[in-house]
Amino acid sequence: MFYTFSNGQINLQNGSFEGPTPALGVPMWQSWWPTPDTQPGAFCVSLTPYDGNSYLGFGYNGISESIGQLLSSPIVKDQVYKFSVALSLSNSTVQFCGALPYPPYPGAFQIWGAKTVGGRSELLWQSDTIDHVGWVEYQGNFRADSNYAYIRLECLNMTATPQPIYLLVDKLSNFYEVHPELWYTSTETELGCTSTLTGKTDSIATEVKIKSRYLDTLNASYTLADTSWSVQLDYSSVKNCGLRKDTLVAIGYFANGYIAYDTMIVVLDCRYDTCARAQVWFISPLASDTINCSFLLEGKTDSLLTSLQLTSKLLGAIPTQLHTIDTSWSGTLSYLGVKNSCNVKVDTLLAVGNFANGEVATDTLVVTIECLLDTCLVLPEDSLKLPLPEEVLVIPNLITPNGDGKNDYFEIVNLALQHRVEIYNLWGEKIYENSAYQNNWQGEEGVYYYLIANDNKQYKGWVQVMR
Ligand SMILES: [Ca+2]
Repeated sequence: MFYTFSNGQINLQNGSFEGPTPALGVPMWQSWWPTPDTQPGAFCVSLTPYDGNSYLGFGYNGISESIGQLLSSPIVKDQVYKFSVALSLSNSTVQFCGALPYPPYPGAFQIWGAKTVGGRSELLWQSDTIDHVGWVEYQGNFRADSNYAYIRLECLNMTATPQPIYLLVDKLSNFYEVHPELWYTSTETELGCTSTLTGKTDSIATEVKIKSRYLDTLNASYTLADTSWSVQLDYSSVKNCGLRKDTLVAIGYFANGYIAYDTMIVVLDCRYDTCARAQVWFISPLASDTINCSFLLEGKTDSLLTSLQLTSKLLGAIPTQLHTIDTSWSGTLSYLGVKNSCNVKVDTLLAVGNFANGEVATDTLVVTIECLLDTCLVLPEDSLKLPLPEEVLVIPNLITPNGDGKNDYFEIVNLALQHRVEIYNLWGEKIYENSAYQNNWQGEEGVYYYLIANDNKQYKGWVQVMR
């Protein structure tokens, strides 16, 4: 991640503090009493310049030395600027050539924004505490709350009680307008149910938010000191997260109105399969539904199953189908052929789901079975219809008209509708006919043919009369 520089750049005049050494004041810079010096050469300072031939020696001895200048263009409110500067404490073995004690006390370098020459309106940047002898280049950035035409450079005592310090400064760069950047420093691409992601901004953000496909937008906590941020991600209530990738977009909001993004794609490895506790449940039928002899049972899980056992009290194990796209499952139940199933009236169904992470979830459903007859036995289609009267005529083939009250007449059982009956002898002669037969023919001993008919149907057969 690198800075991108816009055309906006504030040039400093003589940021390397070049000039005759040693001397009071620095060319191109205005000074205020007490006046800093160009170095090396004064106060026994002999450090080789970091850049060019000379550098700035800043003293603090109860009062800060300071210099400043009018900028090539103003520092713009809320704009972020980046710069660098080399800093060291005095390398003289006797501070101020013996005038003051040694070793040198730690100090800090300050850049102030100013509205007027020599003013100190806003502290724009302050270095870490400088307690080292030898050049170290520092990178810094600042954002001003107002526009400033001037800057003022100053050193600051960093001891608990004010002590003399001598701070060396070289190669203060121009101020470069920065378009802020934001990025992840976390490198994990597989996240557990809960994870912490960290990131950075290259300048001070006012806010960092994280957008996730599955979580509500999260506010990252931001550490101003090192422009870092971190965010806690909690997928534990997200179903099916084990199957998914999440796209995390970090958004940094900066005071100057800039918005910076970084995107990270992570695999959610939540206990292999799910962050939420595994669940299996019935969708159809509902417990309140009455079901028929055959029906489709449907269910769902909240994450992918490795297997599902569906068991019926009446039917035993039911084969099921698992659907991976929508994590649904189904099974066909048929009570056809199960005797007394309708007498039992209810069945208990148990679904046991096995998940990849080892979790097992169950659901039970009690169903009420409604069958057309008193059984779900398979019957021929005709048998399911109510019999019509003429189809169940019971026609005797033997009558014994002897007056004992049994089989005395040619009695046709279930003769509900009006029938015509004709009786023929063995020679084909009609010996009896009645168009509205009343079950009252007896006849002489012998064998006869009969014809029983109504408008729709007729029956032919023979009957023997024994006396
Ligand atoms: Ca220099």
